Amino acid sequence: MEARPAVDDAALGREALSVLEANWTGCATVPAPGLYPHQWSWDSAFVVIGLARHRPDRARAELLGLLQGQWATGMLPHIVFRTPEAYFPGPSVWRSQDHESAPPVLTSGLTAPPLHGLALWWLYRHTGDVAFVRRVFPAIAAQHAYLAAARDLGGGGLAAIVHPWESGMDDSPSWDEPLAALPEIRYGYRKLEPAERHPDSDHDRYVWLALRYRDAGYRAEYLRDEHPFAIEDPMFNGIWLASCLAMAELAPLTGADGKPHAEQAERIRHALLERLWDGFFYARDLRTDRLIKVCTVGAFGPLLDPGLASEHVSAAVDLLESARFMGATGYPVPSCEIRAATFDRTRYWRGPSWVNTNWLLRHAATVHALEPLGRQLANGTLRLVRQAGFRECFDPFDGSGRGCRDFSWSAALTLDLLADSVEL
Ligand code: 2M8
Repeated sequence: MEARPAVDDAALGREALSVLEANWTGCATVPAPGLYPHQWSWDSAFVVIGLARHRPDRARAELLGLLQGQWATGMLPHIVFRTPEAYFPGPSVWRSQDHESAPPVLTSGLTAPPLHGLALWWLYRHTGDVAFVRRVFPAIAAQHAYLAAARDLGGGGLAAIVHPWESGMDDSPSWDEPLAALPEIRYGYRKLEPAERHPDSDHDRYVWLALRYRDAGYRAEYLRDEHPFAIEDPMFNGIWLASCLAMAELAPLTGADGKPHAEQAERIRHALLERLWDGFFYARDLRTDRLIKVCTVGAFGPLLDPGLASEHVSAAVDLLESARFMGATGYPVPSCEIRAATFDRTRYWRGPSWVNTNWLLRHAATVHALEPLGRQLANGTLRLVRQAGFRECFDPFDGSGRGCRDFSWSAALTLDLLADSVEL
C-alpha cells in the first residue's frame, strides 16, 4: 500500500479543498488533471454535493456550468468540453455542433446518471438558497422529461442507457454480454490509459456505438428501433428515482407542482420491481429481453428509494454485508461481487471500491435509518482516503489506491463525509 502520513481530519478536509481548487478551471471542476481534462456530468453533481457546505458559491457555479451543456431536448450530456486539452473521444468525434438541439459549448452526445436533482436538493438543504432552486429547477425538470420521453425504450417506465459510458460504471461486467453480442470492431484506436482500464477491443466497441448513435443524428427513434445496446440499469434508475423525489420536494419552492415528480418516482419504483427484480436487482438487456445475472455495486441503486419495501431493503442489505460484497473485503464496497468469475480487484469498475458508490450507499443507509451500516460505509471510505489519498478507486482488500490521483469526487465526497464532525 502507498504510504501516506497520518493526518487529522481537519488537515484531510483542507487537502480535499485544495484538490478541488486545483481542478477548478474557472467554470467547472475537472475530474482529474491529465486523464479527464473536461467537465463530466455525474462527477460535477458529486462535486456540488461535496462543496454544498463549504463553498456554496462554487457548488452553484459548478451546476450552472454543467447546465450550459444541456441540449434543447433536455438531455444533459456526460461531458462538456472545457479546455483545449486532448481527450479521446473528443469534440471531433461527437460533433455536437452539427446538431440543432446542441448548445454553443461543445459536448458529448450521451448522457450520464441523473444525480442532479438530488445534488440540487443537497445544496438547498445546506444553504436554504431558494432563488438558486428557482433558477435551476426547470433545467433539471427538462432533463427528467427527456429521460421519460426519449429513454423509456422498454416501455415499462425505466430509462435505458445506450452506452456503457452512460452508466458511469464503464467496464462493469454487467455490460460484457451485450458488448460481446456486437460485431467485432477493429479500429485500433490506442488509448493512452493505464492498463487496468478496458482492453482495446472493448474501447473500439465503445467508439463504434458512439459513432452509430451520432450518425443516426442522436435520434430517439433510432435508439428505440435500431441501436444494438439498450439496457435498464438499476443504479441509473435508482439515482433517477432519488432525483425525482428531490424534485417533488423542491417544486413548491418554485411555485411548481410536486405531484408529477412524485408520480414519476412511483412509476420508477414500480418498474424496478416489475422489470429488474429476481430475488435481487439486475440490469435488463432490452435487446435480448433478459436479465443480466451479474451482481455488481450497481444492483444496490434501488436502495436510494426511501419507499423501497422492507423485504427488498433487507435482501439488498444482507447481500451488501455478506461475504459476496463488503463482508469479505477490508474496505467498502467492491464494484463487483468478489465470488464472480469476472471480479478483478485491479480493474476499473470490475472490483475496486469507489468513493462515489460508497457515498451513494451511505446515503441509502441514512434514508433507511440503518445507522450502523451508514457509519461503516463512511468510516471505511474515510480510511481509504486517509491511507491512500484522493485516488480514483481503491483495492477493496488492502485499500491501496488505483487509477489517477487528485480525483475530484473522492475529494468532494470526503468533505461531505467529514462535514458532520469537523470544522474546516
Ligand atoms: C470514467 O468514464 C470515462 C468516460 O466517460 C472514461 O473512462 O474515460 C468513469 O469512471 C465515469 O464514471 C466518470 O464519470 C469519468 C470521469 O471521472 O471517468
